[in-house]
Amino acid sequence: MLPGTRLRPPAACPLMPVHNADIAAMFEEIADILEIQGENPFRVRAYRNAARTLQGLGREAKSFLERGEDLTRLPGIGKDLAAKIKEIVDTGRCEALDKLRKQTSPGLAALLRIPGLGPKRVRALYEELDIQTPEQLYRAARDGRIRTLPGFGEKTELNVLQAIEAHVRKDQRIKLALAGQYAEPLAEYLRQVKGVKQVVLAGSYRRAKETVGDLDILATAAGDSPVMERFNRYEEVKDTVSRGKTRSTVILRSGLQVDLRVVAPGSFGAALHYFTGSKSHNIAIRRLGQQHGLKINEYGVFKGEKQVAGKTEESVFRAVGLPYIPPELRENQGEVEAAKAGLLPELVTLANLKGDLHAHTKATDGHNTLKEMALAARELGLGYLAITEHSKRLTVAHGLDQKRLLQQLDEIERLNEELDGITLLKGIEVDILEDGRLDFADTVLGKLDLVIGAVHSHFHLSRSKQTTRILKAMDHPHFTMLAHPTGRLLQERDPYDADMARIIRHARTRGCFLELNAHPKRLDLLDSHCRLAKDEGVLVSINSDAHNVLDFHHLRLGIGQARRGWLSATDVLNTRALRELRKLLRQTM
Ligand code: DGT
Ligand code: CA
Ligand code: CA
Repeated sequence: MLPGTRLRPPAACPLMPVHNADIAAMFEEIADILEIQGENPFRVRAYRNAARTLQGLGREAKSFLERGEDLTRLPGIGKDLAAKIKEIVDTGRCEALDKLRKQTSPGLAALLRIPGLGPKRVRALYEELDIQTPEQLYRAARDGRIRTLPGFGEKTELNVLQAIEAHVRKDQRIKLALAGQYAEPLAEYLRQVKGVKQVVLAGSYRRAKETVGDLDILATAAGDSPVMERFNRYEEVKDTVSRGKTRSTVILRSGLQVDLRVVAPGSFGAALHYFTGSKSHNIAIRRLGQQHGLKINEYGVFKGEKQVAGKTEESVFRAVGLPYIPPELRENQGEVEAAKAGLLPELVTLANLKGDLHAHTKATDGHNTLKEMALAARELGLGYLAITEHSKRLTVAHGLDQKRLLQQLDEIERLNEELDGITLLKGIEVDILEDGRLDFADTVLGKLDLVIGAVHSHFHLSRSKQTTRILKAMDHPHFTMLAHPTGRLLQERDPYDADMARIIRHARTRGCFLELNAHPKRLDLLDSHCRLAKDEGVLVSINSDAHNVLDFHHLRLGIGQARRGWLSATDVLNTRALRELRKLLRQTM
């Protein structure tokens, strides 16, 4: 299968419930087309920013409108975009987009998403070779026609070929946060159907995997419940792939596939275990069952013909002599052995977090004021919030210079006098320069509670240079924490090449910390690195990287990732109360 299969918004479908993800996809498409047309980059960026805001919004835009709340208060949403959002929510379509679509071939925007193809090249491909879709591009590259174009060459042709193949592989999965925008309302819809008792999202979604291939929903219902019929009639269903009494598969308009299975209450635990996976975890458990003379499948745990367990997941584990293993650990990465030995970690929960150590305000590329951010964090039950703006090197984010940083520190002190129940900490997200120096003088960094170092440039250094750069930054006397340690952006940018094991060991020697950046696009630390950090005794800080008051919801995703990385509350820096945290922060200084 070739691209084109990417999740796209429907062309026009009145009456469909419109999610933020759908509106965001429409804005992205507008931006794509404008870009191909060579439109003003600011206009293009405005649509992209608005799309990003919508994707990160903890609540549906629709509910803002229903409650009469002003959309222009959201980051990057002006009057014009607010009107477009309303139009899309009300009608399921966007006139401006319809017009643009008429002006361009639909495949062109898809071409733009292939890494290495900018608007100029897309236009050249179109004008010179009449290439309008990823399929046509793939064939042209394979047949050696791309290299004949001025400015393309053999190397570009090979890159295009590889990029399309990689693009296809990645494109069939969607990010966890986006999957949630489709999954949760659908589960809620099913819960409302008559006779339905339980509805659970299983599969990789339940394991909080960073990206999800398809949704697996499990339900129990009374015998006469119309749940299957209602599932097939869900407004967002585009195609029904298969339909049966206990199992159906549909494709939503977004392109996402959903499996629903209705199971008997007595099998619910066994089915939930089976369809939560992962497959290799299931195989390990089934093998263990065989050693106990048991047969385990999605219907239950059986001794001969007799079902001995399977009503609950706990009963399945108990039958093979194990305690309950949380879904996030079920990857056959040692969890079965750990469970056997009684060594499963008690995983960190959202309620364990006492603060957040990475946030931005209006002073740089954030949207809200210091006070608004503080109050929003307090609202979520957090007791401290570190303000960590970008440093001056990051000009695109309007990074702070020394004067503006010092002003902000004064303002934080003033606010701390005024605020109850939350304390703002003075921090910075300082750029790690190419040679490992930091983008601020020691004298300034010394005034702060924490210094988060971040790589925002020169991603393509050699492994040894990149590693040395980061180690050198960590050696800096005021360095506290490494931000988004691998630099990856999910499905967009691979991690930079650096020796993470060495970096983690160095963090231990230096007494500094690693961030688990909970932004939906980052989820960076990777789960395997969390485990490495835990083994080395390096504390991980689960940070929202909030750019507005709604972004604190990212923390939930960060918790999922931390749990996949086997972290307990004790392995996480920001589960500490403020006093204890201050002590730990000072140790690195
Ligand atoms: P995904 O959808 O690619 O993100 O990953 P999953 O883990 O959701 O995989 P999926 O949707 O293919 O299947 C859901 C679960 O069903 C999977 O995690 C384990 C279980 N499962 C599927 N196929 C098999 C199988 O052949 N053997 C066993 N033991 N379990 C399976
Ligand atoms: Ca799945
Ligand atoms: Ca599936």
